[in-house]
Amino acid sequence: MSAFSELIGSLEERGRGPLYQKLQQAIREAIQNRVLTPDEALPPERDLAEEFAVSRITVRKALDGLVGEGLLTRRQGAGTFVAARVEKNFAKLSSFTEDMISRGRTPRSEWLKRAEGAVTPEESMVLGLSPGTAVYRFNRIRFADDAPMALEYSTVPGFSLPSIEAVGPSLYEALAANGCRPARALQRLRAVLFTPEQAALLQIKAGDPGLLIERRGFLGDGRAVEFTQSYYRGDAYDFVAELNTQAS
Ligand code: 16G
Repeated sequence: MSAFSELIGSLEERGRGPLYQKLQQAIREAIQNRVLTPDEALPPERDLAEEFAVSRITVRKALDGLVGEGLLTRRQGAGTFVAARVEKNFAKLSSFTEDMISRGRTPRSEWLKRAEGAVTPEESMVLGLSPGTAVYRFNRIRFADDAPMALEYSTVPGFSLPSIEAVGPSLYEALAANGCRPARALQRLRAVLFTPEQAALLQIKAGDPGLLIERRGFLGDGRAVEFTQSYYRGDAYDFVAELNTQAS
């Protein structure tokens, strides 16, 4: 075996299934286990094809999928690299915890607030709750390893959790345990400049650019179950989405 297959292992050991998926899985695991690290270059497609005895079409298909997942990035004329900035799929209903683990990063949060209260007029509008309904609010700084990545302000209706203590490191895990993980969501994205307070929490400069994503999550039965405002550092994130021409 030559260098790259020594890193990611051979495809024969991966059992059945299409070759491109086996190659994809091997590279995905190597990124998750930090065998391949951010900014590391992959060998040219031609070399990969030769090394794994597969066609270039297979290699291209495998890499395309990983670029779509945000794990790899292509640079014009330079090749394919392990993504360094977090490339987040804008159209995927994943959690921060899942996003970071899939990239071999360790998610961590610092609580800014964890409170129970009555819905505000704005929350009652976005969550479709009647005035006076109980909600939980969770405000957090979200870290990847030791780097602060985002500020998140979440409100969920009282019925979605058994208690405020139910939320540990992951809000979605707690909602899922109660059968209330969002099944569908609407998102809105907007550019922001960080205020001095927000910038201090994220260890950046006041006025640095960021992205605000508002997510409204719904259960299968249509009830709103989450309203979250996520402020992402502009220097740490790229948002990617796959588009196609199919009529909707
Ligand atoms: C993501 C979601 C956010 C959700 C959070 C849960 C976006 C834009 N936002 O940050 O709506 O509340 O994940 O993450 O993706 P957790 O389960 O790790 O707490």
